[in-house]
Amino acid sequence: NKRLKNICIKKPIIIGNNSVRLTEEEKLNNPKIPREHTHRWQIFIMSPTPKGDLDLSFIKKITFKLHDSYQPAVRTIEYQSFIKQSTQNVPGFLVEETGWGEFEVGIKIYFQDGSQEKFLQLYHPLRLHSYYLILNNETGEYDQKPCVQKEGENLTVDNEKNGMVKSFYYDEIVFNEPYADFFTKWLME
Ligand code: SLL
Repeated sequence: NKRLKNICIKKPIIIGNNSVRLTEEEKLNNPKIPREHTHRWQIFIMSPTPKGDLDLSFIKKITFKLHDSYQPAVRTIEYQSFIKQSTQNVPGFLVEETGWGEFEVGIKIYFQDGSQEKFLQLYHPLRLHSYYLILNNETGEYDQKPCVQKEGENLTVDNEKNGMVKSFYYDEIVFNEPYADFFTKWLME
């Protein structure tokens, strides 16, 4: 089992989260949702092709480290061939939760046995709100302000009526001179 010289494989992925505001009805129907929670959100790594024809099976598991206010804070997701995203199923790894606050999620991607690669560490800032820019007269710079709907006010500039927010990034996992066994088993199309 040797490293393959001069071979470099790139695997595209999407890292993202979406979020919608919890409705009163949803909270009534789910008494387990804590009162202070305002949003339902999902964080995921998924295949970037709409039909999901780029498989992610070279990933063995992914751990998502949530804010310490979540129990348990570390969620381990094994490879499963499909997750539901919008109206379709695509290969991916997904955690769904409810909450009230934004925080940075630590993501560790572990590859299948035989890769002899260390895990890959990424971070994703969980977004629940849209943001707008407002001029700060003291610094002369623009500050980011969340568009939060305040009680009794109509201030909402969220993309959609239910406050749907999507925060997606494209990235590529690069295998430089992968091991031959890992390459033939998991990286070849
Ligand atoms: C902060 N960014 O730095 C915030 C933390 C924490 C989010 C946000 C609920 C957790 C739960 C939740 O949304 N936590 O009730 O299980 O202070």
